[in-house]
Amino acid sequence: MNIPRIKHILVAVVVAVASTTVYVSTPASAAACTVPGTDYGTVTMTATVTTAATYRIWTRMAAPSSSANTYLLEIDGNTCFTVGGSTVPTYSSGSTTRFQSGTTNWISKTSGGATIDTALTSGSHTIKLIGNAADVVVDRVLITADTTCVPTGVGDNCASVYIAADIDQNSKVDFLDLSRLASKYNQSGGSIGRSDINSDGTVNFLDYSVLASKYGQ
Ligand SMILES: [Ca+2]
Ligand SMILES: [Ca+2]
Repeated sequence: MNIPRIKHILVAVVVAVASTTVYVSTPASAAACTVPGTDYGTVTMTATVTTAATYRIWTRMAAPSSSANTYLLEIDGNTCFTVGGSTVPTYSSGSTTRFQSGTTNWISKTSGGATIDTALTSGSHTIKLIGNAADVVVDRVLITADTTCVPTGVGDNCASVYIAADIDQNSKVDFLDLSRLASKYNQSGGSIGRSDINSDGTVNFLDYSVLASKYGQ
């Protein structure tokens, strides 16, 4: 069994949270990033944004040495960033604590020094992390439209987590959410989106009950 070098991926997208921990060792298929000859681990995930904007992508990462300190970040199969470089902190050999508590492990630059900003349309996007060096550790990727926020610690200061009943993700459960739910009532299928609060595939009284229980929060 291959041991993936990129691991403990936790994705936090500010406008729509996709949170998961995945362990993948399958090489990526051919795409915009040139896949390394050696499989250092690849993780593919989907991020959904509700607003078209320029998003800054931050990565919480650590390097084993100054000669292995990058990974490849591919967006929608057509954009590739080499993330990291000399600014990535190195962790001590054998150490189980790879991340420091402050902001130093948060990287938003390519190895060439460019800030990783990318325009995303509203909807789902495929984010692929491709290892290109041994033992580089990636802990979290943050995609934020707030380019003024600098993540610290695990980055929650730049991420908003919305409760399921807040369908329009404006941090309040109110008439606007009820109105969205009503517009999808008795529907099922791909277009119901977040109106299916309990994720059972249909918008019905069960979703209304959850919304009612959170109303005003
Ligand atoms: Ca709301
Ligand atoms: Ca439902």
